[in-house]
Amino acid sequence: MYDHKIIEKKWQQKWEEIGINKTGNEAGKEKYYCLDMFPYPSGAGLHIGHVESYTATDIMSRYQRMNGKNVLHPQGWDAFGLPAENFAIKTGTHPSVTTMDNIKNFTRQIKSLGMSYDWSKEINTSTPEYYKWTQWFFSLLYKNGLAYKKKSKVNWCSKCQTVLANEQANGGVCERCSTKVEQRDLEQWFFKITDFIEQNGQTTGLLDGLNKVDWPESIKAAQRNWIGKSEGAIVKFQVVDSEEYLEVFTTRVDTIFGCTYCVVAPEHSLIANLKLQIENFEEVEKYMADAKNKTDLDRMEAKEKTGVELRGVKVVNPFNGEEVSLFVADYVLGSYGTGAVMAVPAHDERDWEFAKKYELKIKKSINDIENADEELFTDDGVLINSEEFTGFKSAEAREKMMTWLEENKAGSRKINYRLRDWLVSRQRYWGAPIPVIYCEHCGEQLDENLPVELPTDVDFKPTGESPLVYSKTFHDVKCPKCGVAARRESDTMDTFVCSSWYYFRYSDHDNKDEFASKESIKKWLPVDLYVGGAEHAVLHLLYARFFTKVLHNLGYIDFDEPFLKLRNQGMILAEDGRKMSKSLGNVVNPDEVVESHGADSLRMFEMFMGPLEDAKPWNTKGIVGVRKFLEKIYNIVENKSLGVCDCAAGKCTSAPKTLVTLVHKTVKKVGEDINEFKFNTAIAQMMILVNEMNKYEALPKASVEKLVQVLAPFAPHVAEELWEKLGHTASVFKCGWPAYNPDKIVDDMIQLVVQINGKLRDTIEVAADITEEDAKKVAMESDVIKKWIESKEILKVVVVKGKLVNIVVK
Ligand code: ANZ
Ligand code: ZN
Repeated sequence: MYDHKIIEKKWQQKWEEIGINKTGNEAGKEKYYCLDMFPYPSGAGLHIGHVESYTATDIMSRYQRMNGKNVLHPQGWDAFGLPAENFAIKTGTHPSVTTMDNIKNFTRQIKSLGMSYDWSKEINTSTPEYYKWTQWFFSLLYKNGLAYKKKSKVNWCSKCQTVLANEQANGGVCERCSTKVEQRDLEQWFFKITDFIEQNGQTTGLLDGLNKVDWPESIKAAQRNWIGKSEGAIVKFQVVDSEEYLEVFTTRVDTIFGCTYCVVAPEHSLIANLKLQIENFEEVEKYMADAKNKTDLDRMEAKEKTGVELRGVKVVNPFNGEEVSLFVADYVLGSYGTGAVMAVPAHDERDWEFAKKYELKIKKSINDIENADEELFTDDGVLINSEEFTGFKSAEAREKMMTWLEENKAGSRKINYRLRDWLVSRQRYWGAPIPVIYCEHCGEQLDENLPVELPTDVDFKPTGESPLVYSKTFHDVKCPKCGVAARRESDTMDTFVCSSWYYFRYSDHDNKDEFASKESIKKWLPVDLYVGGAEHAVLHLLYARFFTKVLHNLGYIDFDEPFLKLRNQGMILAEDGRKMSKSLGNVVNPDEVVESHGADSLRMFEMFMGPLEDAKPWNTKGIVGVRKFLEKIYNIVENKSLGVCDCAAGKCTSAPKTLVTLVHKTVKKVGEDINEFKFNTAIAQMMILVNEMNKYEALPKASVEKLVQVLAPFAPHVAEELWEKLGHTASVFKCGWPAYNPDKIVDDMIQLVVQINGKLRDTIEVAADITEEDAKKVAMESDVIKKWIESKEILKVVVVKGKLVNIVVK
């Protein structure tokens, strides 16, 4: 009887004893680095979604090992972060205690699923042994001008009491607690990710690099979109009666003859410079103050555009010398382009709304014949009212006009990006301290005495300042340069810094002198397969690529993309089709399923639910079905009479040839499906084979062995048990991936389709190599067909060899 509890425990122990999951290290073998996005060890424990992606990488790792590769398949903990700290605020339990407890629980759960990680390479980002190197990366960036401090407008979450990176404030709300994000002016640390958007020296940029990796198109698109490249021009408008110029960024210089006014963002420096000229400065100032409290998102999405004219100020359009008025309006953002726009209400929607509201002039400069009468036309077209440029198509006109700008020193070509530098400082405790010391005499100094350890004498209560501010031991420090008492930086690093380089660490996890040796990096990286959730499209996946590019650029490594192949798992929904959540009480706990149906059934079921990348609902009946399937295989091995015959030589005595063909087909298909990440269809194929096998009392042993071997990556415990029952002493994972014989895959028999006047009337099983003559004969002699053609005149008979016979009758 199939008792999963006994079998699973038995083999987990055995595997540990014989060290079967140890990283491969045999000379002459190819390497395969198979990586999961490492989890944050939350108090909720392992989620059913973790099981999905970990099973996928486990299947792949086991499959690659069976195919003779040296496999690195590690696991670790992204252990810094807010939840542990928030828990500490509530309960007083130190985050390190909570984190270790959670890690223990996660480890137990993952082990109970039979995942073949090499646990000897485990890493934990919250240990000084690890974050020493996170801090080293900070120094590396700092020394190379890629880390800098700047006062800037930042996203602030009032609930988490910390700043957020743009990537963590997507949609204007805090990624963690969904509180609406506020704007604050604060001194913060940034990493210069923008230096790597395009080719940098020999290093491919974040944009072009996407062309050389095998990633889902949707993730690539999300990254391109986030980087937001737009090609346009800067145009200089001279301010009348002043030395000042207003510089605007536009992607539509072809519309410039339709510019009827210009707009600056409320934070634009020109406003202060023109104070004396602006007649209504008080009104303007008030408007600026109001805008301060709004986030960029509020401003972009505002239903009604607002603004104030800078009375007394005019600016000159360099193309036609026309003087237009200047407004301040918050629909123009201070942080994008030049913080100023030339407004073309006839061809830009936002300008059009603004112009309608304030009754400003609307002047057409682009005409599309079909849309001649419409007031707002935003597409490219043909230029009108544009002097020497009239008659040109938009694209052509842009080229000519940009050249004109350059020749007349009235502007230049300009590429803008939406991506900003990465804000990495956090006013929180549970993160890696930033290794910087401030000295009254020497200023900002790197602390190269790493690790800078997190102190324990802190109060976790959030105050808006880092809890480290109030630690006495932490600040008991001397300036590394002059030796005078100095003060440490008390912000910590965004946890995304820790996860930007962890995939290097696994290759050499206990190196005390380097983040990883050149040798081990050469041996294992880049990562061959990376699996995780699509929610990391623009955060972790962009940052990790940036770190890799920095290392490449500085000569540490010889590749510039960390993850060659990326796949995302889809979300597993609750049985009711909704998202699993504690509050809805519809969460499936993997522990309970392992207990009731077994880890193998859980693994198989999650792979069988549908394509890995799809969202799919949990189904209790489904797991029962998968469990029954495993029982069937178990019974085949236990109860059938397994004959040893010379199947390979084509002399199979214990089963018909069709079964042997199906076995070979299954071996081929499962292997191909694993490579293509189509685990559900691989399992479906195994099911077809098992049903076929169950039609016979006796089976060739070699066929059953092949079935057990292809099952092994999916349901490792039961496969191992059956392999042993079949008389093997070595682990099934040491016996290689079964071979298939291509000759055997060709079907011996086919279903011959017989049609009358093109309509299907019968199917007849015949030998695959039947001649046209014989096919015709068989078809005409079929009783069914005879009835159909009885008294009809046969005009002709068409035979498609190996497929069909069509009888044409009158
Ligand atoms: C004139 C114009 C005419 C524009 C027209 C568009 C259509 P992307 O593609 O996102 O780069 N713009 C420039 N800086 C801005 C800022 N700081 N805040 C708000 N809007 C700004 O968009 C570029 C266009 O967005 C620019 O081209 C500018 O409006 C506006 F028929 O210039 B355009
Ligand atoms: Zn000093």
